[in-house]
Amino acid sequence: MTRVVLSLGANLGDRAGTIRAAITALKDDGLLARSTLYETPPWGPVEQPPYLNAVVVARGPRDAAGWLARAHELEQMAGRTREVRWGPRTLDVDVVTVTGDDGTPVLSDDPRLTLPHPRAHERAFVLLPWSTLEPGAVVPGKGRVADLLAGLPAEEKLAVTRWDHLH
Ligand code: A4P
Ligand code: MG
Repeated sequence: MTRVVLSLGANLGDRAGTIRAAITALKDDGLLARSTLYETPPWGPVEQPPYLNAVVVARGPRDAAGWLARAHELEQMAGRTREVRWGPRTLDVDVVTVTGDDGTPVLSDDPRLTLPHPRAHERAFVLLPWSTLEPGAVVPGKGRVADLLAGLPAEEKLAVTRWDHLH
């Protein structure tokens, strides 16, 4: 059994409906915890609409490749088409970390599945929702989620706003 942290993001179509449907589907995959939804400004070089983001934790019999395959299935369910890298999408599911039951993190520099996710530790839209679920969690090689979040610029953290209670 492995424990996985997944980051979900959507910025096209019914963003909340898409993310909620993916989270519901993950109940069959040992869903342990889910954050609320956060609205976040787009990160990266492409101009695009704001995202909704969420983080989930699950535990199940999949290995790391199995979690990536599941992430891609959820993207397909949401009608995801891959066009521009870092561009707008109905649903993006990234594998942030995978950990064995003995606490050993899966590490990989394979471009098809890099673990931990190479940008998660510097993204407020991943760290903030994740910190509400597991503040003591660690990004292997980078540090504790709470500490990584504390190290980000204040304006990046303030830009990640709770969305659920407004809608
Ligand atoms: N891949 C390698 N490692 C991983 C991993 N740990 N998890 C490979 C998921 N996929 C991984 O991804 C490209 C390739 O990365 C895949 O074939 C997979 O095998 P993709 O989803 O096809 O393309 P992408 O998402 O455009 O590229 P990438 O590099 O995953 O982009 P990011 O880093 O996910 O950025 N702004 C906000 N506010 N919120 C967001 O959620 N997301 C992005 C996408 C940009 N800006 C954003 C957000
Ligand atoms: Mg992606």
